[in-house]
Amino acid sequence: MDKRVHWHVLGAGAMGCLWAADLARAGHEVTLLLKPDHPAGTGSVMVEDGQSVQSSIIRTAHTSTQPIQHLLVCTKATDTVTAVTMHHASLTEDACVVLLQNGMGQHQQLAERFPGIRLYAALSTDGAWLKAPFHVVHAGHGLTRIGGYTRNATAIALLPALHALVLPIEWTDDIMPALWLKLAINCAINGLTALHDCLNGELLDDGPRQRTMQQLCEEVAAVMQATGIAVTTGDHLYQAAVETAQKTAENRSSTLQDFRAGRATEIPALNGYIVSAGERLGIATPANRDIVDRIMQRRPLPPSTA
Ligand code: KPL
Repeated sequence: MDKRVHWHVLGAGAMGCLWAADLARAGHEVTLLLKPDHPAGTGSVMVEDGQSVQSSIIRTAHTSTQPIQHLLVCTKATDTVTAVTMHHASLTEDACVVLLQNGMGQHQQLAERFPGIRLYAALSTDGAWLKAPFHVVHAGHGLTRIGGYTRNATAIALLPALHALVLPIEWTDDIMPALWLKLAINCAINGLTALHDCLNGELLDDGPRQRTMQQLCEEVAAVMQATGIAVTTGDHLYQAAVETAQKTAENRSSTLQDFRAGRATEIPALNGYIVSAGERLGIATPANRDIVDRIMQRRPLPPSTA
């Protein structure tokens, strides 16, 4: 049976390019949906991985001329609803929509806006950054976990369309604890790397940075316990954040890349999500609030001494 399908990938950042290239390499037809300010046509996506550079030819477009059956959303979390709404008319009735993003809140917003949508959540521990438009550096090898967000989002409806990928994927029946764990890791790493202008691994070089990471994790754990999502401790989340910072030590976090380039960051869907949840639940989240305020006001942290 020919399992090749037509994937539409929304978002030409590092993750969008990495996945578009891998889906094309696996034999799928791929259309990368671009913002109107990027020229569309046929182009190549380069993936640099250590010494090797691979190029995949893919189609780029602003809108789809064909019905969309498989949509991979790699935009910033904060752009999700606007971006999917733009292409919603092209989605088939039983289309699979996969959100591969950092952050929390966008899945629920989309499910509420489009009742009946077949929505999946995916999260990745890969480290990747854009060297130039459509040229991605795969800096850290990780794993992508995927699970259904809505009840109709079954494994059987999606997994055949993800066969033969080089990027390792794992189906997860209950994706929510994994989403929260990734949220905690991103809350501990992303904003701090941007505010210190440092690589992920450099967060572990000094005591005050580690203590801030620990406090951020304590606050996320308190919110998680209050929402009943999963029983966890700040220490457990902190260990997971440290492990990720070690594994992606040479990576520039997505927030650092955005912050340096003067772009909007995903912090509202990361630390901002924790601050809002904390307000609702009556839990103080000063460390997360400080990250949000500093990123919004573009106020980097002063250099620290260990
Ligand atoms: O998800 C990431 C990001 O940069 O957004 C990590 C895991 C922190 C890797 O850099």
